[in-house]
Amino acid sequence: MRFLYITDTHFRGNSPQNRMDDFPQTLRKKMEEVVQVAQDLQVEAVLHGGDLFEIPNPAVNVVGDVVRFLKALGKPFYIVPGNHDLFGQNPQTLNRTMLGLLGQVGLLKILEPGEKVFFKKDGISLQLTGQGYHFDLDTERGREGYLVKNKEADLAIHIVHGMLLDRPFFQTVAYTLIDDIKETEADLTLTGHAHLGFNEIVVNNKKFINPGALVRTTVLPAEVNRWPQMVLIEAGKDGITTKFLPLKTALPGEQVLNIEKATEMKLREERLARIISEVRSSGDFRSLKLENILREIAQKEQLPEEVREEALKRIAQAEIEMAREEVDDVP
Ligand SMILES: [Mn+2]
Repeated sequence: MRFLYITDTHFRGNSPQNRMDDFPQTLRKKMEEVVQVAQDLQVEAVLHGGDLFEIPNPAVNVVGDVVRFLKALGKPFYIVPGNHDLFGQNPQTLNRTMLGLLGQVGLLKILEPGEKVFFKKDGISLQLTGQGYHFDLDTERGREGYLVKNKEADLAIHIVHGMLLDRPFFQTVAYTLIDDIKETEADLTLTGHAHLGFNEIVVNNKKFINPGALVRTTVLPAEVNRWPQMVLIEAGKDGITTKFLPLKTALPGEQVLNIEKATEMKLREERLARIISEVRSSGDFRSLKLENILREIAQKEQLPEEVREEALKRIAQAEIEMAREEVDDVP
């Protein structure tokens, strides 16, 4: 039984600042390749690790690109929502997003937390589960989102849109280490969110893999040198094996990313780092992200949970309102 896994496609209607190509056109070609490979290899389904779209309410033509891809694919497509797919990075806004809409009309299947989808073939049963992004996913209270318990099939695959890393990262970003979730019963854990990805890691006979984003949007050297890829998953009597399939339609990083801008970016990043360190020394905050600041204030002031939840809800609501105003601004 085979599956194809891709993640972080970030569909959008224009080219990111650092790209020199026609980004939407490049992505269309990549998705044609995904369709071709999925059909040639006769996979049961295509799996997506989240951040299907760059923003929760993309324009109609951008949604059209995704619908055309799904129709051409003609196979089940399972996904977990990424932070970019949601308003205010809040899962409760899903039914107001374009990803939510595609799920509601049945063009794709959004994996709900705790929901199990079963596949059976050649005497093997496999369960598929997923966990979309939420604020606490990469904190201790969110850890269970990474963990599969009570496996009800021979094999289990779990998809998570979270910052799963094999080694510690700098402190401004919340992350989870593979070591923290090695008790999972999933034979294979697939992640996205961290665009650089990592090779397959095996701990306790369990596999963890992140192929990296299907698109490159920053000019970090590691990103310029990275080749977009999919993961071919084979599940059989001997367990699960994975294999990276580099995209044939992708071009070398130097041809699509504006590297000259990299130097300029580096200077800007250094300036930003200085500002952040100044803010930190005065306010004692580890991050400039609104949601993270909120979490730290809540912790420091020991605010009741309802207050924090309400604040998160209002941030999401404000983003929805802002998005509406942007649309109304268009003549
Ligand atoms: Mn992403």
